[in-house]
Amino acid sequence: MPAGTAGGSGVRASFAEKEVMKILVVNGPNLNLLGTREIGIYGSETLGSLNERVRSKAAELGVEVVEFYQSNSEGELVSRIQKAGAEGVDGVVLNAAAYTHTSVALRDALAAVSVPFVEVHLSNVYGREPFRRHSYLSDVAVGVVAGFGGDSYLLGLEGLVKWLRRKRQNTDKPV
Ligand code: CA2
Repeated sequence: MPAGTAGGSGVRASFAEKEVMKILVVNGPNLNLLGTREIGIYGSETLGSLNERVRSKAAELGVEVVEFYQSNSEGELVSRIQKAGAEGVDGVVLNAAAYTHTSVALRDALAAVSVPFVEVHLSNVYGREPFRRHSYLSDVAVGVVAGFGGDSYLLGLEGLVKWLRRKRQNTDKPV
């Protein structure tokens, strides 16, 4: 039997045998406007084009993006996160936009479902107005990537997938 293969009793299925990892990408308010306004801050790439780049990166990493979700509504974002917990999403790439700095409700939803997530930002929030330096989400996130434009999403996805794989390997150890 090859190494890492599930065998006799007391050995759980190896990570290699599990289903493809499912990733949800969530974007908050106004990010639907990407590439059309405030190009000096957020760049000229549209959300559609960024989503395609994320999809290619996911394919390269061997994971599946189950949905690219964007909403301008805090309640809708909370509901989408709750649903992610119920549908077996493995990890979330999240740009909560302005709700990063204001939303206890979103933080509570993320903490309640305990789906690992990476917080991403296009801009370097630490080099902008002081109110952008506080996040309600970052201390419960696996990590934070900010300031690399759309590449923040790709870097965040890669970091999240590596984190999830490490965690899977550790939980797969024979008992
Ligand atoms: O840098 C980021 O990704 C932000 O999450 C973007 C948010 C901002 O409130 C955060 O502090 C940092 C704003 C998103 C607004 O997106 C627009 C895109 C194009 C045109 C206008 C707004």
